[in-house]
Amino acid sequence: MELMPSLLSAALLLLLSPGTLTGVPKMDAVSVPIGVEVRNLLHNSRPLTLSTGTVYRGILLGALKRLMSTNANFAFTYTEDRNYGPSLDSVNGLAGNDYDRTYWELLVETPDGNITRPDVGIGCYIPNANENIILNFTTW
Ligand code: B12
Repeated sequence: MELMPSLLSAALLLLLSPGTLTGVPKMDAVSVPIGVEVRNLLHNSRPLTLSTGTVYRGILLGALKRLMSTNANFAFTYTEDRNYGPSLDSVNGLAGNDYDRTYWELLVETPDGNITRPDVGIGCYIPNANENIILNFTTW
């Protein structure tokens, strides 16, 4: 039977592939380390500084989801805006609201300490290595 060796090697490959029959999930190759800082000067809270990362050219939303799944001190929620995509609604149980005119602002601090306010949200922003992403609870 000529078919047998190729069938056998296919079965072996399947067994050796991560996440198939072994039950081990395939890990993303996270290559862009970033910091995430939760800042809330409105309530005089101490900033919370955490570390996570993205895959090459990955979006911030992916990094925040990764952080939430690996760190019990960080949780966030978002909703999908029909035009602009994901909008960050709450961080660690605190949500902005129209009555108080509060929201979670997205800021980016580069390694040289320069802070900018990106003109896109968490679904579009692509972090660079060693940036500190600041989730800043503030008013508008
Ligand atoms: C007012 C406004 C805000 C207010 C909304 C307050 C409120 N409840 O009204 C505040 C200050 C909260 C805000 C925040 C942000 N905004 Co804004 N915002 C605007 C603005 C000037 C008008 C929106 C509006 O009222 N439209 C009219 C109403 C009737 O339509 P609407 O669909 O109901 O509007 C809602 C959405 O626009 C939503 N919204 C507002 N900004 C953003 C940003 C994102 C990423 C999402 C998903 C939704 C969203 O809030 C509005 C009210 O509910 C627009 C620019 C413009 N001239 O359109 C920018 C604009 C939409 N915002 C923008 C950005 C980038 C942001 C921030 C990410 C800025 C930051 N770095 O923090 C944050 C969002 C952070 C987060 N938590 O996800 C960009 C989006 C571009 C893009 N493709 O992603 C715009 C186009 C301005 C720009 N820079 O060009 N924003």
